[in-house]
Amino acid sequence: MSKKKVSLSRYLVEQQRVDGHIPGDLRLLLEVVARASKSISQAVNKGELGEVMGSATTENVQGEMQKKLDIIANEVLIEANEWGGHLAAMASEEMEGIYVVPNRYPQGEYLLLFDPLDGSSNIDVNVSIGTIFSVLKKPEGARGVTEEDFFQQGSKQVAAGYCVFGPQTTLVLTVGDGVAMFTLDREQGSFVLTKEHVSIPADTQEFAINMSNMRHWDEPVKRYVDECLAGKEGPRGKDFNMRWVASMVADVHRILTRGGVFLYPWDKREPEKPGKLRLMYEANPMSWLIEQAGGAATNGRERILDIQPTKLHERVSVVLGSKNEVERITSYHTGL
Ligand code: AHM
Ligand code: MG
Repeated sequence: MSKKKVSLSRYLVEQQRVDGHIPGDLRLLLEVVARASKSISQAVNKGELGEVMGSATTENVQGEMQKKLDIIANEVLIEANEWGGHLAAMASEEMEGIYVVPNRYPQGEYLLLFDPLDGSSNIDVNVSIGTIFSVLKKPEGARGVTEEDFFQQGSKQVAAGYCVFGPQTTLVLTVGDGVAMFTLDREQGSFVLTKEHVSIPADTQEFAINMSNMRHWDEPVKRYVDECLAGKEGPRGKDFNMRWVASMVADVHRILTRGGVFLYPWDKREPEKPGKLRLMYEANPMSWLIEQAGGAATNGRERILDIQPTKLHERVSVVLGSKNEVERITSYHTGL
């Protein structure tokens, strides 16, 4: 691809035309998701001026208090995507069941999952948040669409990405051909390709975990973090830095930019829950991006993309980022 300014539209057209990676319908779908992300970005940017801050009076399916912006972002994504004819149904962190495209619109072949606004606890404090999305193909021959159609391993995703709303708005995307980043040019109103073939270094000296949960962790996670904290004098023989934004999009964006490892592990507070983060619209898209950039992602024992989902809002333990570090943490769990 030339060094000229390449818009997201052109990148997608070239992925379709030259590289044959994506069918036309998927290209349109991704354009629509990008357009919706722009609207969400605008709402986020307005902050107090747009009367979009603070909590709504409702809880989502996970029993979490919804923020006004969670609801707005969810509506923006649905309204933008329902009429285009490329989707059969959508699923979201903010909706209990799936949203089937209404009969008045044509039905497409794709399924879209999203966390409309990840990192909600950071909305009111003006810290980076983002939209995460994952695209699956409806199973062949399926008549209509059901929730079960969504229960596909992450390895079946046909596109995945996120849009981080920080000092810049950046859309990060994979269609299985590496990871590309697009920065929103606010004057032009378009996403411009700013990084291609993103690659995560295999080694790192930076880890991300909510340390306040330390006393609840399982032994392998405690061992790993203890060894990092021991620094040069410890078994790792080097000092480690720690970062935790508490928005997965921002933490993953940092890792895609300069390496690192992110953990949100199972812990003893709620032993029956496999973790905090959701498999289908948080862990799967992020894991695919990380793998496409040369990193790794496991639940401590197995590759996240191989997990067979059985519930729409299923949770999972997450260890992702620089390959050697993820392999080390995984080996502490499996003993291999
Ligand atoms: P959310 O989808 O309700 O915003 O929750 C997910 C977020 C992640 O973005 C982040 O990694 C994690 O929750 C932070 O959790 P904690 O508040 O325990 O630090
Ligand atoms: Mg989330």
